[in-house]
Amino acid sequence: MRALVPVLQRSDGAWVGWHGSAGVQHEPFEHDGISQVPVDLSEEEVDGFYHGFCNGTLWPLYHDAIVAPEFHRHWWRPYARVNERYAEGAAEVLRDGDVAWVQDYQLQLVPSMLRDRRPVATVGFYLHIPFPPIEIFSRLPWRREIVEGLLGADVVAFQTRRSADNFARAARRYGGAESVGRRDLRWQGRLVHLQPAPIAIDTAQFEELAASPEVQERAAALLHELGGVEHLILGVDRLDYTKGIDLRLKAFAGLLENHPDDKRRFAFVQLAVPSREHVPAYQQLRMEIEQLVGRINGDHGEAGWTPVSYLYRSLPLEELVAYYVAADVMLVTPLRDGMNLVAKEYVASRAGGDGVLVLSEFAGAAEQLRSGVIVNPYDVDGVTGALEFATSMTRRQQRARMRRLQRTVREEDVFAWADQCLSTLEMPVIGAELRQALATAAEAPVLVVAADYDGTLAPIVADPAAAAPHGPALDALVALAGIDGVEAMIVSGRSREALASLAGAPEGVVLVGSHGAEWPDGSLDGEDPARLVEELAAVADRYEGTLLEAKPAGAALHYREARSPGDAAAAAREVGARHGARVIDGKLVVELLLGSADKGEAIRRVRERAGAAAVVFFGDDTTDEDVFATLDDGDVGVKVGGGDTRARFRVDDPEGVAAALQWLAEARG
Ligand code: ADQ
Repeated sequence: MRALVPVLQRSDGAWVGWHGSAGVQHEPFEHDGISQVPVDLSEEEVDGFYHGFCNGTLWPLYHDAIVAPEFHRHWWRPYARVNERYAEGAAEVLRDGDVAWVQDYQLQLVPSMLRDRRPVATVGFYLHIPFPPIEIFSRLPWRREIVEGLLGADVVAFQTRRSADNFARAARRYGGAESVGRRDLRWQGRLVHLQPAPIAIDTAQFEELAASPEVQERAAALLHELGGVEHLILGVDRLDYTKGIDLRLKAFAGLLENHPDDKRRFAFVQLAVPSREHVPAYQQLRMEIEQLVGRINGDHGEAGWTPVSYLYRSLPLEELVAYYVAADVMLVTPLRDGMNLVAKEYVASRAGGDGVLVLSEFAGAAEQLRSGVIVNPYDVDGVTGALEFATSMTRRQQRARMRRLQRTVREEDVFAWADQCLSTLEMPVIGAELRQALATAAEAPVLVVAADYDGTLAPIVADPAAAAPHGPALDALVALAGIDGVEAMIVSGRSREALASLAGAPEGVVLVGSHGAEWPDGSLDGEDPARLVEELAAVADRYEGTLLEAKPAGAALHYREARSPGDAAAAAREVGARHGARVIDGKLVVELLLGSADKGEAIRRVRERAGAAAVVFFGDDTTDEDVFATLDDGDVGVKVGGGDTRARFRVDDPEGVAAALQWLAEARG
């Protein structure tokens, strides 16, 4: 849970959790700037709930049943009871409008229990371990209860897309939920959003530690203590049967067998944190690994050189990072892992930009860290081969891969992860009906998404020349513009020039100015304003006393001084008709305008041209009502702020527009 500490410190949150000592009562207290609300558990509860149902049933089941899960009713009952206790604790500190963020597989019933107690709270759930394929999940006697527990959340987030898809199937089959778009479920009249959100680390912290002189010195000393080997291969895990430590050791033994004459070039260090020592499967695993280490050292060790060093303890962070710095090969080979933070920590700690990450294809991290050397951990010879490859790579080859890995862990750190999760949780500022309508519109093969500017994408300010866009709203519109089959646009009463200077030419977003009259190419549907202006200029030349005025999407002929005004006006009208322009007879002036007459017509024409099956439009102004009036049933019209409207939906302000656009991008993406 180290990943969550910086997030809580920054967000003024409270932590509701068990303190780890059975049968002891604690009062709420503050630690590390985080307010702690303890949940007290009796020894009996810890046995049934934690050692039993969490570690003996759910953990193995969710990790592809690598070890046979046990199903006991006397474990299930305390699981449900303890979940109830957490829900009570959380409900007590939760105020209206707060967000509750429930963590992990131990608390899968809490979202629904919390919703029963605090119907207006926003509830998110994050699963740190994989959600298994339905063939495995379906063995669980309490599969319906678990699925319904999770469906109480507004957002259920997972490490990988694969897990999100697995859950969607289980929720449809056992919870009777219905899929809406790619990433939403409808359940009991509410929408539940499924969000893949790979967890990450505080990258900067590891980078800084790794670069510090103390850690660098310690790393050099470690290499020296290991006999100055050429290649230090490292494994770092909780001692858990999902981590594939035994197969990894065998793969290392294979490397030694391949190198009878120069095996002293290699050393393998396995750091193992004690874990779940009460559970028999873990006691058994510890014994097996220690025997295997003994056997490899017995078979291959020589005076002054021990091939495998095995440390069964938790190390201080500085010491751990020193190992990351010292090791030129990191071996991360879980048989199934939600994410695996060790892989990311190693990458962040490689201050010199070299080193090789050998990574299991069954770790969630493999979805992101594709430039690692990816292996099937069950294939012992394959992992030995990967070790041969890793230890024969040049520094240059190492750096090329490591550079890409480091870019990923830098850009996608724990703060970006938390922002991603929390911003999805904040979405409910838009109503459930609107979310549902957007999710349906997102399914259209071609979709037009358009918004007015002032008061919609930009908050109204006293000086119109200073109306800056709402960052997240504009970002979301740009994100939508980048999605296949989405036509994104801003339609405003301002001139295109003014719009572009205020909104800063957002990438891929079409700017339409002057209430729909001004388009990027100066016209719409191939009408050429340059030719229209040219022909009107010829008319002006022919009729003395007339005056030509160029306009953003057309031109006007003033004839108040003309010798034969009637003829001049008629000639101008003729030019307009030839170009399909709107001809507006003013006072002693004929105005010819290309493009649409109002925003409604502009949207109608875009829909036609793009062949769009749905339109989503946001606006706050009376001129936006022209658009709302043209929308059909499958379209989504959203009025921003108060006042009468023909739009079916409403949000309060540009922030609401941002939330709706983000939701739409999620649903579409
Ligand atoms: P874990 O199964 O514990 O986490 P992992 O993500 O690798 O797996 O995290 C282990 C943490 O323990 C790392 O931060 C590592 O630095 C630390 N650690 C390991 N050995 C150590 C040692 N000897 N001394 C000190 N610290 C040590 C679960 C899921 C993962 C998921 C995480 C986070 O199983 O898949 O990535 O939660 O969501």
